[in-house]
Amino acid sequence: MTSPRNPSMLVPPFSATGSSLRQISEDAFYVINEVVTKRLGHMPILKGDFHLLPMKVQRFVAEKAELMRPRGIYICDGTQHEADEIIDKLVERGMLSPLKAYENNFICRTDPKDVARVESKTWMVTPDKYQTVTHTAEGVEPIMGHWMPPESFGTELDSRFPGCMAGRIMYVVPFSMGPIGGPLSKIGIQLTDSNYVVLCMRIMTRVSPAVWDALGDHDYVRCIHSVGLPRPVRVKVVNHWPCNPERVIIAHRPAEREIWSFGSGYGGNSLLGKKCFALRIASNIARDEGWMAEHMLIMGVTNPEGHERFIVAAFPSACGKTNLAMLEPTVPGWKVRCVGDDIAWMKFGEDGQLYAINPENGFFGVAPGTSHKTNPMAMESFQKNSIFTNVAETVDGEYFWEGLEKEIKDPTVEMINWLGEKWRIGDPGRAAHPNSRFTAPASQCPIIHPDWESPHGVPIDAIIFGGRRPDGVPLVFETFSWLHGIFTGACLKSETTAAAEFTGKSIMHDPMAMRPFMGYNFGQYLQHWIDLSKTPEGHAPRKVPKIYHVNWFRLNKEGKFLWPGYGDNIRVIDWIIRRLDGDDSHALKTPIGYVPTQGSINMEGLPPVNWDELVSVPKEYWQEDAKEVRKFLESQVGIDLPAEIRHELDEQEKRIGAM
Ligand code: TSX
Ligand code: MN
Repeated sequence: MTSPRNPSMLVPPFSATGSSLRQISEDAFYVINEVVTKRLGHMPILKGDFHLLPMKVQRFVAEKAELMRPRGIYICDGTQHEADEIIDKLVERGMLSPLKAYENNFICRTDPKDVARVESKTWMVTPDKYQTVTHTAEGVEPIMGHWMPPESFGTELDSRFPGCMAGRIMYVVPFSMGPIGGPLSKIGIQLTDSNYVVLCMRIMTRVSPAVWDALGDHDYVRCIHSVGLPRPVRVKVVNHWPCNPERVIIAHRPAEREIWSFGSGYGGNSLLGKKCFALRIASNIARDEGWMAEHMLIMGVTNPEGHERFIVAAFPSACGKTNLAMLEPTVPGWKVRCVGDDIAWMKFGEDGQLYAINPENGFFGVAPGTSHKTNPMAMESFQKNSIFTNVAETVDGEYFWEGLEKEIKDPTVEMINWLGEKWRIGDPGRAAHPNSRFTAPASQCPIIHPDWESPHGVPIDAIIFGGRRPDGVPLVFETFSWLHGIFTGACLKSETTAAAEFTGKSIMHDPMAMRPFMGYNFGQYLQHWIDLSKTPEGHAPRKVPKIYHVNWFRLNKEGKFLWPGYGDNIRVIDWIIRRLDGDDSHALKTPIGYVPTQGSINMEGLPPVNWDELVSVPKEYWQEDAKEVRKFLESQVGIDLPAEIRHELDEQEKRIGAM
């Protein structure tokens, strides 16, 4: 066999073709190593020791460095010292500025063209289309999952990635989703040319050299990210925020456990550990390995007797998931502690109990609407060591956004709004972008659960689905069974402010709150949920959580909210927990599930609530809903809909018909 160090082998892997997906063979790998060494003059290792990285990582880094041709490679260690260095540089350049009113808080404005996730440019790449999307009816576009064939993917990559990091530094970010080395945790390595991404990844994930040790023989998710603007830059860079909005692509190769993101620096598109890895790729890994990756908060709720239960909850966006995760109960004696506010990875243990971990390390929350009134615990979480993106800054060095008007020290204070313009409360336009964010370490949440980093997770007893449903849907109902619960989750809908070209609102389907994050065929995903309830041979019987649906947003005829919401939601959770504890005297059977009887929810200290309107299940509304849901499942999921769920649909329709 030819010695892998034979210089003659240097040529073939480096013929300067632009094939982005070309892989380097194991044999050639040592050669790569040599080449990286040889090329130090052109591609210096600016920090870290390349040769101390695990071999398979060296190969990955070398391969992608060859492709993207950065001016240097920087291997991150996740330390505060490292963050400080990067921050100093960014502050000097004007991309980041300190918020003087706090300790180690920074603000950053993006290019106004790069402010949100771009669903239309987010793809799953699988050889077979139906691995990604369902068999929808003739002419019906699937709403879940966006498929790109591998051939087009290769072409798309090749027109973007070769040389895309020219003149920039390529950061190598080793990170763990979940506590490092934990049995439910997974490792990722992100390559990025955005220092903002490096700083945020350090808050949102666990970035540490300990990841290299934990890697061992495990697989890891390869995350490749570029802002897509090689130097010299020929366009005007706005706000020192390089990006390439016209050329954005966020593509996932689930089989290869690989994510390619180009052209955007914005969180959801660039912090690849979050939606891309922890939901889209992880849902694929979870299916293969028999667990679940869900868009759910995790909370511990302790009752006045001191007994704690853990609950997960899935809500579409704009329903207040982060607020619920950090709830401050209004009923004395109750305590809520936060385990996670966005993503849950769950697995049945050997004891048959479902356990959940929060794979994240921080909160990437929507800023507008967050205040001491709506979420004091989130406010406490970002008083230091946090990064604010696209919010306003007062001349006193404080953050500001819509929702803080009543809490600001000086309501006439001059500010710079998210567009960089002088702005005061009452001026036209906005202070903060509606999708502006805080990025804060979860450890700084005053009510973070002491077990939030438990590698084995916390035991889950209830799953809550919810949506913003102005009419017809009661405050809370308990589903009849695991299958009926899955059906209810599959039919999840929520009111959204529709796209800018429409005025007014519409109720949109967001199955399992996973519509933008589905990593594979939704019918197969439902089948996976069904299969998980089945006990494998020779194991302790699986105890499936009870499944609930809540609606904090029902309106009366005058258009006023029927339920006070926020801290008073503990009253609903109290009812749920008593149901878990076996209290079955306080529920009324309806065609959609069990609703609370009058008096079974603690209303002490509340202003009068119209109970009948709050929990009613109107026949006409649900008849219409049954038709709509049937049409949705038949046109969207078609033959991929598991028979068990079709059966639930039929049964629910029958029950409603017999009302
Ligand atoms: O987060 C919300 N929750 C969950 C809290 C734990 N929000 C905000 C949603 C946008 C992110 C809510 N908004 C909730 C709620 O339970 N309920 C409502 C609707 C509502 C708004 C205001 C009032 C009552 C209900 N009342 C007054 O303002 C006095
Ligand atoms: Mn989310």
